[in-house]
Amino acid sequence: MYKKVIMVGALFFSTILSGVSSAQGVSVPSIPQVNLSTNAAEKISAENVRNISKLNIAEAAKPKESAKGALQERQLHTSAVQATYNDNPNNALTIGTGQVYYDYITVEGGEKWYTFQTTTAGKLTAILQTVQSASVDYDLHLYRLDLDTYQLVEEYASTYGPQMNEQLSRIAPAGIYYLAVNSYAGSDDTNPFYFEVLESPTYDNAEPDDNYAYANVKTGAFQVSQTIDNDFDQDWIKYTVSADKQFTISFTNPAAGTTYQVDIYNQNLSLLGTITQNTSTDFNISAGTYYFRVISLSSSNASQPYTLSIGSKATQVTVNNVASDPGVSGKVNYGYGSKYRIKNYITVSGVAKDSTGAAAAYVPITVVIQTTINNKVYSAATTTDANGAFTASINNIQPASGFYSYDNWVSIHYFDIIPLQINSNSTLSSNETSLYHFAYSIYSPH
Ligand SMILES: [Ca+2]
Ligand SMILES: [Ca+2]
Repeated sequence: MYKKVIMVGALFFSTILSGVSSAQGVSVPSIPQVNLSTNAAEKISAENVRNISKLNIAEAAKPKESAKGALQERQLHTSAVQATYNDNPNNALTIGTGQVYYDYITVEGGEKWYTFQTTTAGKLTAILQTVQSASVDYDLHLYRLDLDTYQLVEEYASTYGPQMNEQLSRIAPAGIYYLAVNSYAGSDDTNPFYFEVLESPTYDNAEPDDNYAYANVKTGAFQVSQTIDNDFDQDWIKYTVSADKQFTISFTNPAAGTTYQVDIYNQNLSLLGTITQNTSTDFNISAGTYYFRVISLSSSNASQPYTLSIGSKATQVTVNNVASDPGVSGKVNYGYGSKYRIKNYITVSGVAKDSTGAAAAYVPITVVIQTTINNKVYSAATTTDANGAFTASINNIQPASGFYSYDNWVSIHYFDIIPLQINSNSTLSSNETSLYHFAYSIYSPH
């Protein structure tokens, strides 16, 4: 084990110094060339998915400028010389994580290689802010170096079309990694590309999903609770709808000081709409394939999850119970029909359904009552579960006025009749629409 660590160190050190001097006295096997894979189906152009250009290019550095020394510093802009540098894994430039770099590709089909080492396991996010030219298309690739075979393994690639920034992520054990930027089409020796690798020590269990090619697949009603683990994190979901339907999409972000949003795309990644945080919206969605992308507009929080849920729009509800104070709770008929009787608190349970009578899962539910004195309104919000079921409680309800009375020949009961409304973006039709709000009774046998 100790010997292996030494070899790893020697390899890494040699990689760092390659191009500076060959007289290191360390014999290191070379890394075989790899073919950088490109999926032509992923060549989506920039008018589709909006670029998010958050890299702080004002702080961009040339890779390895300190260790490479002044000679390469001067040569980096000289394309004839530059082409001989970092064009394959064996002369990759060393970079650090959390730093923005810039570099150039000067020939079509050219490659630029970088290497970095991580000392702790976590999520790696690699970002390429590309040259803004319709004739220039750079792609991004990430490999882990297998230290037993010196092979580059586990390729992750981001291969969008021209003018689109590239981004990929992976769950990464501590190790040595290689990042390659290649020209799929065109080159630009005047305008640099910018790139950065970020380390996220904590991340959600849906990662890596920073690129639509790595989207998590969902169908039907679903609810996910994930995090934006760094300001660049993108969480992609591929969603297939089998029949035209009205859906409710809800997006909740409780992380203070952050602003997230959801982009909705069709299967060609044309933007269909945007959902701002802490809203719920009804959409008519026809059969087909869609993508959801959750991104941060401002800041991020790796420990406070957002919730994205999608379900059939609820149009009706069956209330199964309205529980209230002991001695009051239950259904009575005070002459205005059989209704639940309540006093200081209620716990409403029921099942929300869509227009076909199927369960409306993961939709928002708001239970609203309006008491008689000053028309004071109380409400409670919740979300249905996978079966459309919900429970919502309202506490500390003010006393009833006792506007109505009912004589049961033993005592006289005073009460109000108050509305019970259940909403899911719109008001649902319900089997229970009013309640007896019990005020008090006076013992009066006769
Ligand atoms: Ca995430
Ligand atoms: Ca992600």
